[in-house]
Amino acid sequence: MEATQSLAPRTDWTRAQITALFDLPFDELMFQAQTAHRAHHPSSEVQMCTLLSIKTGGCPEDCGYCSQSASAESGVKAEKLMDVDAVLVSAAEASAAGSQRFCMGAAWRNPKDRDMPALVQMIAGVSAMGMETCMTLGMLTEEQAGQLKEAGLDYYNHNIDTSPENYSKVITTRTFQDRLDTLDHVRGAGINVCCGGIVGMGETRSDRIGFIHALATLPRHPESVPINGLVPVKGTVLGDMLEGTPLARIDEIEFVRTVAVARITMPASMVRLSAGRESMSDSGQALAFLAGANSIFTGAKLLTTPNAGDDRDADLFARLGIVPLQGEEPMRAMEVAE
Ligand code: SAM
Ligand code: DTB
Ligand code: SF4
Repeated sequence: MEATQSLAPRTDWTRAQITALFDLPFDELMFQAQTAHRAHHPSSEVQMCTLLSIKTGGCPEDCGYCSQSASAESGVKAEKLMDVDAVLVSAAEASAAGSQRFCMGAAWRNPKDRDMPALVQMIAGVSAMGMETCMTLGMLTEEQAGQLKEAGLDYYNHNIDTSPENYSKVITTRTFQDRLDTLDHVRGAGINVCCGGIVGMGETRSDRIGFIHALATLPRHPESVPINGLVPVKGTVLGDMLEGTPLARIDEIEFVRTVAVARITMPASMVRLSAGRESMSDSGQALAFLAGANSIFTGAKLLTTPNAGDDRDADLFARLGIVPLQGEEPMRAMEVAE
């Protein structure tokens, strides 16, 4: 099976084609990833996004990786939804630090209708600062997606997280199909989609193939594809399972292969090197950028876990010659042209 690539986005990828990409010699894989990258994106530019947990902990879902699940014993305390003003203070700081997108995350199975007015005010306030807005609030009804769109939400993050066949081993309180249904509601409302998942959860390569295949064969590719490396948190099912078994953790080369295959199969999407950067080596991150990652989370904290931090990032970017993204994302520009 020859692992050929198309430079135009296509949604008819087969599992065999994706398997063949994963199996390529590393240099060939990186060459194909760079070719796909440069057909759609400027080189050396990386988008800077900032995360804020607007509602932390106490989540009724049982995602095996997550510190915020009520079923985890991670020490993360359940908090209420933040006040709008406090969210806007954080957003202003992120904007001053050069962030281009502000992503607000809530530890909910789904937002309640009574939460919607505050969410709408957060979107309006952040947009007024000139940053793009993103929210990740769990499952949405069609109506809620419509309300967020009307408020001006640019992106909604909702990850499929892993392959369809591995899903029930990681999460039991919802199904893969539930995720697809919310993604449909988000698309239907005209909000840009941010959808990816986590590797390094002890899954097999076949699961990583199934994960990328599910993303690359969605009716339209997500505009943003976050690839998270599991941040193992003590007290969570996966954090405890992987503790002390470093061999079960994904190695950096395999992580970079996953990024490269995402880049090749979804060439016009932004691929975000998301959680997990803190524990990656600088060379591992450099390889991930070479493999086509062109977006990151900045700052010292993700939602509840540490992130690389601005000083380390500034140092790494100076050594790599990386600068913040200058223009518009290719898939959004395409939308305007359509
Ligand atoms: N509750 C909402 C949901 O799950 O859709 C939104 C927030 S949730 C924390 C967003 C995403 O963060 C998850 O889908 C998962 O991909 C990622 N995530 C959570 N905990 C993680 C961890 N320990 N390591 C890596 N990624 C993680
Ligand atoms: C995504 O794919 N990664 C971000 C964002 N979407 C919301 C979250 C990463 C969370 C890492 C674990 C934590 O800090 O709790
Ligand atoms: Fe809740 Fe989201 Fe964490 Fe799952 S990933 S437990 S839905 S906050």
